[in-house]
Amino acid sequence: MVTFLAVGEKPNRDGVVYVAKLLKREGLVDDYTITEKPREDKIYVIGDHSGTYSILRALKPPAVLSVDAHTDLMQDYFDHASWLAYALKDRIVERASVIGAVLMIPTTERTKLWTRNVRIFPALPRTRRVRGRWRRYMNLEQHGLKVIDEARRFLGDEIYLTIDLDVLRPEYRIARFQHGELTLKDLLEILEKILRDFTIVAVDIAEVSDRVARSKLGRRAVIEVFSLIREVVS
Ligand SMILES: [Mn+2]
Repeated sequence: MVTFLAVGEKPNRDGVVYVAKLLKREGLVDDYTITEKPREDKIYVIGDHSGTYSILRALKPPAVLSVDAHTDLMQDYFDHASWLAYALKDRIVERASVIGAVLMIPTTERTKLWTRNVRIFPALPRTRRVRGRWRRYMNLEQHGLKVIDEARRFLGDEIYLTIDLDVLRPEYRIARFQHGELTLKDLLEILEKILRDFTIVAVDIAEVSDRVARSKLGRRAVIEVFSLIREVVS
């Protein structure tokens, strides 16, 4: 089954309803229920990315792998930009990894990224300061799919996979806010390897919004990502 989690503000909820109908029309789901409360399932489509937190609380997987243009490790208050920090802080998961992030710098002085039990693999070369020295993150541009091997070593075999569609470039126009650096081809390659290398407890596709209804590239991306997942996870 597929659970469509219509959570967040209206553009997100409308986006989830739209995607449910789209996938039904494409013959990719038989039937669907749209809900605000997660139930136990293997595949989810979510509006606001904070919905992943409530799924994690229900499923209790050991680790999370997030493919996302943002780390979602802010700590100011609970929302779509901080749910992963809360999942780690609240010990709902033990370890997490983020692949494809672009924004590495907290937006305010007050905002510090959560760093314990998490490894980040940005889309592009980025540095961070560790004990007074600048060190480079392993990243997709320089290290390619090897970042997934590294994530595998760090996370172990069993993961919950969350795919924030804002990891795609701006022209895909799926999410409400800033998009990232990947093409659909890049994303599918990454997902194919993740699906091969890990045991997937469950998976979600997140941050869909009503923008996708007006985006041909966006619809194509949703359909292809969903199809790939459905082949492997059921
Ligand atoms: Mn996100």
